[in-house]
Amino acid sequence: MPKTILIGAPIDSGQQRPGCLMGPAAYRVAGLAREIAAEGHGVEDWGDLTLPPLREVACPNPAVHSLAETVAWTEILMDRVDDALSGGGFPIVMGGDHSLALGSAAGAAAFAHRQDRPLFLLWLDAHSDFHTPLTTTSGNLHGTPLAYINGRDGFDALPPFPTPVPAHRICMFGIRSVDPAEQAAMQERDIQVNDMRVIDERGLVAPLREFLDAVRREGGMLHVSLDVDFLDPSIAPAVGTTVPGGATFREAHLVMELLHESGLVTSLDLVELNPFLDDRGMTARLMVDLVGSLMGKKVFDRPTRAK
Ligand code: 6HN
Ligand code: MN
Ligand code: MN
Ligand code: MN
Repeated sequence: MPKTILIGAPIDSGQQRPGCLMGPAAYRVAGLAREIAAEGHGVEDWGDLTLPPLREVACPNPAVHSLAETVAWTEILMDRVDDALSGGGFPIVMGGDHSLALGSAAGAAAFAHRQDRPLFLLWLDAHSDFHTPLTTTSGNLHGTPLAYINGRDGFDALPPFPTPVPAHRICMFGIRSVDPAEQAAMQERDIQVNDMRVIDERGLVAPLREFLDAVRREGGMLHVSLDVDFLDPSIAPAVGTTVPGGATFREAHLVMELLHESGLVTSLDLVELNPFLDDRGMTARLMVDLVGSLMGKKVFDRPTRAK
């Protein structure tokens, strides 16, 4: 496993509730670096990014706010995630709201493009985040990264996404809140949505294995974007956009354990943690525990027996 690079992204301009910018500090307090080191991996903390100077940008949709900030964050994150991958590292971006994925995924895509490898996206979220700046009604750009990644129009202010990721290389889990404009766009583009209904009926394991098999078959890189609201609010209250009926403790750990076993994950976002809304750090700790499972933590190492 390559050395983990922690990148703090104290971003809250993608939505309107203050608090997400304390995310990176909360992950450090909750012991993210220690958790990774305990699994025997090297880890380096690059500290927190700071917002670069803003350029004037325009958007025809008056609802959209903080576009200039979002552009600046996207550019710097794209550069830093690409740097981390280029140095042979495994970048973990500690958010910050989900608008950071505009930049982290673009950085992963730029690197994948140079390596001539396809990029795959695993989106763990209550929301589909498939708006464009032209279709969003909340104006919150944290609801747009997957549309950018998929190459939808409407992102003129942002750098063009390097090699947009086609529908069959995108997999979503945990979805239970989709706006009408997102629904229409996803249907049109044939994006496969594993909403909570699919998880209830099939469980996570079969659909996740199918996706991971495709990543392996195509020799792909895999960017995972983990939104706190993927988890049920009863176990993860520290998020501004809670939706009931989310992934359970075990479902979430099982995803991480399967991802570890696959050995395919090449970059990770931890997004939407709002420590101001947390209950004695329980959400920050759970997110850190989930990273532990992704890095190989197990309760019991099963000996491999000949059958
Ligand atoms: N997130 N679809 C809603 C909106 O405002 O566009 C919610 C977005 C939530 C964003 O999950 O990162
Ligand atoms: Mn650079
Ligand atoms: Mn999200
Ligand atoms: Mn969400």
